[in-house]
Amino acid sequence: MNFKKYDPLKDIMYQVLDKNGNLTLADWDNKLNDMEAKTAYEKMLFARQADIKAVSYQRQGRMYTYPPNLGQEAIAVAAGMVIRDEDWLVPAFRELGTYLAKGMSLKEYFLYFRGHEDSLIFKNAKNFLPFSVPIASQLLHAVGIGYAIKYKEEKDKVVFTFVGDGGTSEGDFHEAMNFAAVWKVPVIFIVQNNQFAISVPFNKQTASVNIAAKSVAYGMPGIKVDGNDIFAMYDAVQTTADYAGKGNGPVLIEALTFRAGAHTTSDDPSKYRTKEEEDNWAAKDPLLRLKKYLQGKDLWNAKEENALLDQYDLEIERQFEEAENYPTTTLDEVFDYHYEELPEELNRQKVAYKKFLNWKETRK
Ligand SMILES: Cc1ncc(C[n+]2csc(CCOP(=O)(O)OP(=O)(O)O)c2C)c(N)n1
Ligand SMILES: [Mg+2]
Repeated sequence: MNFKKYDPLKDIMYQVLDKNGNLTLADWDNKLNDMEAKTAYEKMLFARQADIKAVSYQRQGRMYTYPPNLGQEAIAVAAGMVIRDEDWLVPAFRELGTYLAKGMSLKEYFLYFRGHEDSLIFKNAKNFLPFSVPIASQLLHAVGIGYAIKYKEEKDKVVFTFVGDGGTSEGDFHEAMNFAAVWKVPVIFIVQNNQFAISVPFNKQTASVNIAAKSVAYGMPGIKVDGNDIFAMYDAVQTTADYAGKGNGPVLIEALTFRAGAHTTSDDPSKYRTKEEEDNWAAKDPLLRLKKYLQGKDLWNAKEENALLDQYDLEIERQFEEAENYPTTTLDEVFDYHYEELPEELNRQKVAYKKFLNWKETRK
């Protein structure tokens, strides 16, 4: 992939695999070989199945509000195939495939959406910041980490950070982009342009020709990529990680996709978009197109997929049950770690709350 060939100001999008699973680029030269392409599909399938089941757990009242990843799996899985243990991940909240690659367990993921703060310990993951719900605030943290990497002269380390199309209208996005370029820090900004910020459509988000073009003013390379094409996404992330890791500074990737599900489980997209729009994008689904490619090469079949899904279901259910049976935080823990000695006022609150809980439990 050559940045210059895909000038964002001309709105040229990088694509390797079209919606029918055909290669559109003659010089793609199999940067993911057959086995790797198959693995990529399996990872997307697992992320999708976990996501679908997460929505179902929420609907059963076993989890709180949840933001579905449906339709966006290629972006997170591609980044996950590139990110290494020593790299930093500064997430938004809709990148399940990257979290799994970094070592987060599904149990931790489910715990988060059950409101348990132990979820963010990420026991087996290194260099992974908490999910960021305050939109775009994470981008400044990513730049700070990038600055530290540079200051400490840590070679070949890269920061991966994510934000949505809506997040690019926040001041934090522009401050982060500006300082990242001025300081030449090794940060890859991945914007998941899923066409909506809750109900606000992309055409109301910006008057720019696209999001990648915003890189030009800040003085960093930017590229618009078909975010539903795992091959193009993998190549773009791999190339930019290499570029940033060599000390060349930050890069902006706009990954064009579609939020096929609701914004969160508290939202109903049928109120603000048409069925036709949803159907058009369903035909460009990232799993569907890679499956067509693999089937065309006789590398995939329905039997294999069904057997895998059975196996995935068991694993997802096992991890959900672990999250469900995880001990709840005690009242003492809430107060224990703020001060060496609890101040009088906080102690008063603690005693009063314990009294209240006791009253609630014993009242007739
Ligand atoms: C600073 C801030 N403003 C508003 C919100 C409420 N909010 C949560 S998600 C969201 C839309 C985000 O859209 P986008 O950046 O496109 O990400 P997506 O949800 O599509 O992944 C908003 C406005 C918030 N969490 N933080
Ligand atoms: Mg969005």
